[in-house]
Amino acid sequence: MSSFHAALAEAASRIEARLQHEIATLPESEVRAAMAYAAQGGKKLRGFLVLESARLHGIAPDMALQAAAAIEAIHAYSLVHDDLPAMDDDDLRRGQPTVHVKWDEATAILAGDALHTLAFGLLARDEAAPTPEARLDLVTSMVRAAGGAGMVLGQARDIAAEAADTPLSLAQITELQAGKTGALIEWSACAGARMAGADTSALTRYAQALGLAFQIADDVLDIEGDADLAGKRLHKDAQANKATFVSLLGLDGAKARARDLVRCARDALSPYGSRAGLLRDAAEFVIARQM
Ligand code: GRG
Repeated sequence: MSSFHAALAEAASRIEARLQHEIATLPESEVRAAMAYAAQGGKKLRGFLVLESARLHGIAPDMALQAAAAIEAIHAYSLVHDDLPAMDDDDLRRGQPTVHVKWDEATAILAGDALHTLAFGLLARDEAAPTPEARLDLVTSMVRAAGGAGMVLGQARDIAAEAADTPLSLAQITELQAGKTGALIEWSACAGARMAGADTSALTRYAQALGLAFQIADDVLDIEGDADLAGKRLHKDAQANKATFVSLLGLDGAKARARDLVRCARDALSPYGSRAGLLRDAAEFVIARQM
């Protein structure tokens, strides 16, 4: 796994540099400063999935970097908005004060909005994909993944569940998380195949299992994690009396389910043979991570 950690760290620094370069082209403002702050740090796992998926399909690394920066801009926006008082009301993210705490709510909303549009600007450029058809596919699939049929829908269902009288069932939580967390992960893993105009089915199966394992690991981390390593407040689910994979399956059951999903994710990569080693490592990483 040490070569995986080195590859992830190297990818993270290239993706962040690309994203910061793009943000720096905007006129100087408090919103620009907040965008740059929100884009800093984190694992950049989604961007890493884009780069690996692109490598498997023979896409040039510089081209793939554009889409990797775009998905990390969308992810950063989602975290800034998720942390707002109207949503999760968090004061700590990636070990630092959240954007609305460091600036104010209006700046955090606007920085999230601008990261969101910046992502689509990156994907719409000629350099984002080899053909106009592939570029359009990247954009429209991102609309589905990030919007009202994907991440936003999952987030809305999560918020509604907090106010509901009855806790969600396992099937409902699984569906909710497929939108809230899974949709961006799926987009990332399929992006390289989309750029190449190739079949996305194996990577879709990989990403669906990976996304669910990622969310189960997040629920486990909320209970067992170290807040300093995680860089965010923990035990929020229990405090909110929220139904999670852990509350429904138990801690051991949730961990066993996550391990099964990692096995499924790894198996789904069989068409790519040994070339998909780093994606297999990424699946192991999501359930072993401390942050
Ligand atoms: C505001 C529309 C909207 C959606 C928010 C991302 C999200 C949806 C909510 C975040 C809440 C949360 C903790 C979800 C669990 C999974 C998750 C997205 C964790 C954070 O992602 P990581 O671990 O973070 O990849 P880093 O900091 O490494 O980028």
